[in-house]
Amino acid sequence: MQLIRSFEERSAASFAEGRSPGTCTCVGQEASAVGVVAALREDDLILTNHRSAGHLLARGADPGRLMAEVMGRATGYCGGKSGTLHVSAKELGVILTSTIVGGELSLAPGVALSVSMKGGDEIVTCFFGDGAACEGIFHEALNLAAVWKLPVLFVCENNEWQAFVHRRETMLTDDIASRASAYGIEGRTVDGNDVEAVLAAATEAAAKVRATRMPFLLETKTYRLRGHFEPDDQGYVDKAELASWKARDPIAALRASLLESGALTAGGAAAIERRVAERLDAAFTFAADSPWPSLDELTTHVYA
Ligand SMILES: Cc1ncc(C[n+]2csc(CCOP(=O)(O)OP(=O)(O)O)c2C)c(N)n1
Ligand SMILES: [Mg+2]
Repeated sequence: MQLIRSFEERSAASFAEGRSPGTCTCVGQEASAVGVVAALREDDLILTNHRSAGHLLARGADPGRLMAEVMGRATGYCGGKSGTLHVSAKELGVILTSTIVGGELSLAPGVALSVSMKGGDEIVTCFFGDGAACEGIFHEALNLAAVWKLPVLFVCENNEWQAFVHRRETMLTDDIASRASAYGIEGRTVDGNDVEAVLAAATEAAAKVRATRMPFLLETKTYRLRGHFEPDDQGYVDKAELASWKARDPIAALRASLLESGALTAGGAAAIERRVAERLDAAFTFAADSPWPSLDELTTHVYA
């Protein structure tokens, strides 16, 4: 979680200094990413949305190659062609980052169908936002996955915001998980800022999907602590709302509870931060020093 937080904050700072393009950070949502991804098997597949750095890093992505991709360098996960918003990493089973809101929902049933046709017991996890859950494709994807009995763990990261629109303006209910029953499948809401709660809920949900080959809708309630993208001064955000969620920062909460239980010492916590900082120093240097793709790469991996 600390690696994700620091990666995103450095990425935002690097953009502010003109050294890399802007990104959509997942600051504040680290517990959701880590809790869900930790519940998956290594051969399970992942599709995600524009806030994907957390999912990729939780899956074990190399922060150097990830930053290189953001910077458009040849050493990036997609050779520098995807940038931040379309990263895929086949070796990590991360099939897609979709920046078309709901694009990941439209493709996840197809990926799960291919798993089913091959007879495997992998499951497909599809991360999407509360905004995507208000699109028509949400209905189509969940309905089709239910009717065709496809092993998809749908994970809605409900972070209250849909770009610059609050979810109160686009939905009359608080929960998205309750929509699962409309498709005849199971759903559950969990505190998305409590990594242990997310891990427990996702472990149970993933086991159900694996055993029954039926989809499941897990909703993690969380909050986007930075702007929709960089730069974004969050001038449209209610100050009290932001403050109340800052007080529920998932990393600070975990650190406090581990310190209190004695599982972590202050020195241990500092060591984690130091290790993360060293790793990211090396990663950002690697990315910035990496070459641009060569000109003869211009028309490879694209349709013409
Ligand atoms: C089909 C489509 N419509 C609109 C946009 C512009 N857009 C990008 S992100 C976003 C908000 C998405 O909200 P949500 O699904 O809740 O994800 P979050 O950004 O909160 O993680 C919008 C409207 C887009 N990229 N794709
Ligand atoms: Mg949202």
